[in-house]
Amino acid sequence: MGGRVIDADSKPNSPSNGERNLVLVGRTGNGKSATANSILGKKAFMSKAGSSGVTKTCEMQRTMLKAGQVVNVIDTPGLFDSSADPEFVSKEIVKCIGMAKDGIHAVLLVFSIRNRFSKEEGAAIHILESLFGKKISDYMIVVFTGGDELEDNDETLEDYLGRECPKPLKEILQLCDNRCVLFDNKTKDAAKRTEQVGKLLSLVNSVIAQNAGQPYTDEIFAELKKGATKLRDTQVEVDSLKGYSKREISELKEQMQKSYEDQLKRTTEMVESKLKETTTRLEQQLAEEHLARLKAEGAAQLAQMKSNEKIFKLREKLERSQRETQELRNRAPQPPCPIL
Ligand SMILES: Nc1nc2c(ncn2[C@@H]2O[C@H](COP(=O)(O)OP(=O)(O)OP(=O)(O)O)[C@@H](O)[C@H]2O)c(=O)[nH]1
Ligand SMILES: [Mg+2]
Repeated sequence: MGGRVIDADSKPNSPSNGERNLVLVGRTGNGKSATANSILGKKAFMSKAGSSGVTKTCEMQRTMLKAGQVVNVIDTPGLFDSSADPEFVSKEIVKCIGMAKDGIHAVLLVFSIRNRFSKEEGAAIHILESLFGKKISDYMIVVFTGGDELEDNDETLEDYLGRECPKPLKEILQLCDNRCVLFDNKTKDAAKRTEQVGKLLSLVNSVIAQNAGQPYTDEIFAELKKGATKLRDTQVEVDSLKGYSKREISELKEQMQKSYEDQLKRTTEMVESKLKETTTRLEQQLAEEHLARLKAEGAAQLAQMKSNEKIFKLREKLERSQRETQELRNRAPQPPCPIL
């Protein structure tokens, strides 16, 4: 299946006209790979139904837009699923950062209108913020997949959000300045495909403009980039060395590769410890919220019981006084018979 050229209203030589790195994240099965394929215009990533994750590791594919702009699309596994192992997740995050060398132009948070919004999806945003800082939300765009199902029900995205928007999802949309787009990844209608990808790419353009053309980067990006550049430069240097045997050169190269891998390992460990810290904090927060809710419910129940008890006592008192009145009436002397 061939690639496709998309018009994204971009002007040649505009500051935002360089390569764009888009990363898709979201729960397993939400349609990240299907959306990535829609953006690329080809079946580059495996996308299928299944209870366990289909995408096993981060992968990057690219396409070229009409204006000659290159879009790099990074597909990821379900990194924020509660079943994901922190060691695996950290390795994947570092791998993903390594792929988006110059930074990330937009993070696409993929939700599905076919699956109910889950607590862990609500928590994912806090994990992202904690790993990458609050400014990551300036780069986020929400993608809802399953547009075909909404259409079958004669609904628009606004209708759906009007009836099915839990508080954490509302907060995510607010954080993203309501940047959201609906995708029907099943459609065969070429015009519809072009339109939805065009809408997404114009949102990407507005994110780039808002961030003054600067993709998202941080110290992890900087460290990894520095390490990779050093490795490349020293490899070139070693290749040009004269007077060394083949074995010596290969040993030198091995040493450099090892020092680069050590650096990767350290970075991964750092990400892992940050990730663990965040998940523990979030779990504690959730447990505290749960406890507070239980306490509030308990207090409400107690108040209800107390008022039930009061009503019961009042009723008893009333019945007793009614009985006593009746007894008094019964005991009272009867009026004499009227004399005829
Ligand atoms: N009806 C409908 N199905 C969709 C749409 N997008 C994705 N799907 C289906 O949803 C299922 C999961 O899609 P994937 O693209 O594999 O999901 P994923 O998020 O990449 O999943 P993992 O790789 O397991 O994390 C597949 O059966 C897709 O065909 C859509 O817009 N409409
Ligand atoms: Mg996938």
